[in-house]
Amino acid sequence: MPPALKYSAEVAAALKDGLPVVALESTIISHGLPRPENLRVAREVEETVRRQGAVPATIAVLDGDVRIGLSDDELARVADLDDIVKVSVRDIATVVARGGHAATTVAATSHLAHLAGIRVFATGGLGGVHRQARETWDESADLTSLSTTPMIVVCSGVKSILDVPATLERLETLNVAVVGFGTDRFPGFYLTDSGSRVDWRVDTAQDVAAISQVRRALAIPGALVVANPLPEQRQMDPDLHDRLLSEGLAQAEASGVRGKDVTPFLLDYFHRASAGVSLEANTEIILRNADLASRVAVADADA
Ligand code: PSU
Ligand code: MN
Repeated sequence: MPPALKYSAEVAAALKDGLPVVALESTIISHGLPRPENLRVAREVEETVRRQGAVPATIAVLDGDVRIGLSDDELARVADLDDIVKVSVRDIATVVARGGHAATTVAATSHLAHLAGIRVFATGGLGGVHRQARETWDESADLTSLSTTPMIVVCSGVKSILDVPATLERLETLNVAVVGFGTDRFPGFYLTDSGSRVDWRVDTAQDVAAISQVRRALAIPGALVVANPLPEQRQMDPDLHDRLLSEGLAQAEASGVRGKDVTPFLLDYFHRASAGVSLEANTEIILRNADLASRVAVADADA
């Protein structure tokens, strides 16, 4: 076990015994959901993983330590700290060297989870190509990280605030495998269907574990993205979604929001402007993905 990582006792024991472990990111908690729901959701996600017979490993940097698995107090710190920064892979070492606190994105969480020996990761929606990327060149480091980090990532597609078709093209270029869980449509985060399709459909957790095993045997680099849609009756109303998105993008532009602040700004705009409707969808997305990731981790550990 790499000495640079601090494992919780539960996660260390599970990894040693080859038991199923599911990595969870901390940026969702600190920058993706409003207080106090963020802590409630973080706890519920961990319970969901346990209910399926896996061990949750929420990943964050606290007091300069890279933590793989958090206690309830530590989870509360991630949810409540004002000086916790959102970090991608390139930023981790700077925060650790300075003894600071950091919440890890999909990119950073995948990197650390892989280093820790974890194979499955659950999140909400991936980062990707932003809609104004032609001018801003803003493309999430989630994409390049996924192209080099072998990890099964269960998500509900990429965030609908992004340019989804462009992101799918980039995922193809970057050799990131994408399968739809129970669907051949690529999910749209708050929406069941992003309007794009996926080439491969899987229907069981065992299916996913089998593909993952072959990928390991063939030394295929990069991630296997399992895109898990919200059921149609649970998605956000598409008209409301589209209205809030154009409003939110206009506000971000008018307020000069740039770089890594764009995603938290837009998610927050949705949560406030929809009076909690998007928060409910976002929470459900995360819980459903944690549930599926746990079943995949169990199937993978059994195989
Ligand atoms: N999914 C959510 N909420 C979030 C995120 C994903 O449901 O807050 C976070 C993830 O940490 C993801 C990040 O890696 O947003 C992408 O940010 P950016 O676009 O700045 O790369
Ligand atoms: Mn960005």
